Amino acid sequence: MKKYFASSELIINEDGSVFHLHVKPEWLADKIILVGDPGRVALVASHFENKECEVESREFKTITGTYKGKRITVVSTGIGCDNIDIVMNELDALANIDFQTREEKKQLRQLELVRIGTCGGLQPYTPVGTFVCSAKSIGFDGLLNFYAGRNSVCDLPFERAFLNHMGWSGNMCAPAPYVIDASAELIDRIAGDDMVRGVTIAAGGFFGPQGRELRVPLADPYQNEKIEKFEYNGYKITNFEMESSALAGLSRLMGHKAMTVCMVIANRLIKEANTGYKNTIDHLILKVLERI
Ligand code: R1P
Ligand code: URA
Repeated sequence: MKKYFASSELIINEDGSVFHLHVKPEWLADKIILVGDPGRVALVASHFENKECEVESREFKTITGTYKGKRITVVSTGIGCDNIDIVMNELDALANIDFQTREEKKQLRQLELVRIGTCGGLQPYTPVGTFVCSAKSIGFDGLLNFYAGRNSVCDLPFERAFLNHMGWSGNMCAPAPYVIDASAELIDRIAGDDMVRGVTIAAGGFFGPQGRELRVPLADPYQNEKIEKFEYNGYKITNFEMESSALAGLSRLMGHKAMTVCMVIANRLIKEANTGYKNTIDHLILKVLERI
């Protein structure tokens, strides 16, 4: 039996667009670039030969156009995994639910999603300016725990090794971190030989959850020291950002291909930062546009 989605579950605006994104089904390309900053959407689209639609609502700005003949939709997600839950569910609905009948379509339409973001580097080989692809993401955000099938798509031995290494119990592991792989095919295609293939912690905040202490002390003052030293099956943790785990996790559950690549704008080990990155992230955007 086909699944039917009531108007309270899948909210469709009067003009036929999806609730938060305000995007209509016919505007969605199969290749999608996600960025955090709404200002980065125009930067990506500045390389398009043509634009077929442009729409903006809250932090979600969307442009669909073509780059060297490839039809691409670029969407901003704002900051955090809560927004990834909204963006991924609405993009998947645009692709795989019939907005007239409110029923799931027969054939899965698989999307290819690449997030282009910024991150904090954690290793000596991830200085400011490095492009890090998240081959694996460790989600500190808990989002995936609300979906059935979480354990079937996560790397459970890696999760256990990480928790043992951190020595966390009680509040420090609520919610328990989940470990999820990006699409290996996308990582191979996008990372090439000029990007680091890393393990990314997607944190539920920019300060405490990433071990930044301002006026309020951290629950675990040794968090980042332990994270930097963690090693499992040859993997080391390379960077912090805030969305890659939710993107990789939901894409796996929905049947899409996804990955994240971020430019390092702060190295936490070396204690350096670059606030002028908005001029240099275009190099990363062009590489992704060529390879997507
Ligand atoms: C924090 O400053 C934001 O920057 C990173 C983090 O994931 C978080 O969203 O990514 P974006 O530059 O894509 O927003
Ligand atoms: N984005 C993050 O989430 N953390 C950083 O340190 C830099 C960018």
